[in-house]
Amino acid sequence: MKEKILDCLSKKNDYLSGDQISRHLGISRQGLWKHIQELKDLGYEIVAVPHLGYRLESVPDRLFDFAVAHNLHTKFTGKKIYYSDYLDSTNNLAMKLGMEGALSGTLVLAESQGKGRGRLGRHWLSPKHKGIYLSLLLRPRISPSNSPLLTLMSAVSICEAVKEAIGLSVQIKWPNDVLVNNKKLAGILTEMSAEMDKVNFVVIGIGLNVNNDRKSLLPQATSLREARGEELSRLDLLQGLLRRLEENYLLLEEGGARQIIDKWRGFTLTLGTRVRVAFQDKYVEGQAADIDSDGSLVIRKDSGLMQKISSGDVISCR
Ligand code: BT5
Repeated sequence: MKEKILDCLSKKNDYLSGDQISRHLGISRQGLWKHIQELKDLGYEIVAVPHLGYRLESVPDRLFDFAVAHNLHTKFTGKKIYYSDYLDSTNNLAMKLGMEGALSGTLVLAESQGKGRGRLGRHWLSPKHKGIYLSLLLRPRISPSNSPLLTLMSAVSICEAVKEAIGLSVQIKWPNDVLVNNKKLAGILTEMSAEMDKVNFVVIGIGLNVNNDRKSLLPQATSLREARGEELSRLDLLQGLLRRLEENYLLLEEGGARQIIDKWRGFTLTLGTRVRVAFQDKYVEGQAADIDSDGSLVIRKDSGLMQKISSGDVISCR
């Protein structure tokens, strides 16, 4: 109901009578008043004037489920949203929901995380109301060996959404870092439940620093606020990101892996550079030659031999 009330109020830049809204929504005036109070308590500035009605003055930058769903216009992404002020990790909840049979497109959002996870048990700093912390549950029809493509597709979606929202060009460091001026802006943690040749579900976890100031960032990290010099609407950015994720995911599902990889090539810093990649307690050094059709990094070693790596850390680029 809150989403519908916001829809009414945001369509008109003027007062709307309580009578009109309640008739339109099929609820009592008393019921409407109660919902309006709840919205005000959540930070929505709604002015009520006798004989004129209600007017929406401002919306808070909170990622409430109903606010994210409002005007989202996606086919399946975010049709079901689990929103929390705090979670240990959005990926933990999304994995649990996946096990319980939740639908593809289910979205988990938190305003802060206590145990936000990176890869290999690393921590993701998730200060309250500063960043976007999301996990998207998907049920793709791809083989487990092609799952790195989902990380690539997510990185591309972040780059496109940031470009679209604020015109800023950001870069990808294989496999899961999004950088601005060589500092980390966003990270992706893709987890899945799979059998030998079948993916049951995938959870794409994305952490994106938006309004963090220097104090709430690691030295090697940055935020959109730092890059732009001003605060941004996390809500607008999140909606744009969800649309991009859906579009690129559908492209992937429809056999467009090549197109995703081509887009990825356009954003990456990694290809063509000399890299040292840590994976499975080993290092491989050489030229980052290409991305394979399954999303793996292909390295040309000094011996001339090519080696494919499906996941790892690029620890130095010269
Ligand atoms: C990642 O891991 O970059 C994946 C991060 C995914 C986080 C999201 S938040 C929503 C969802 N729920 C979760 O629990 N997780 C996902 P990795 O490549 O392992 O990088 C981790 C490293 O990034 C850390 O060891 C730090 O050095 C650095 N780091 C931690 N917090 C950061 C932040 N907020 N911004 C930039 N860098 C950060």
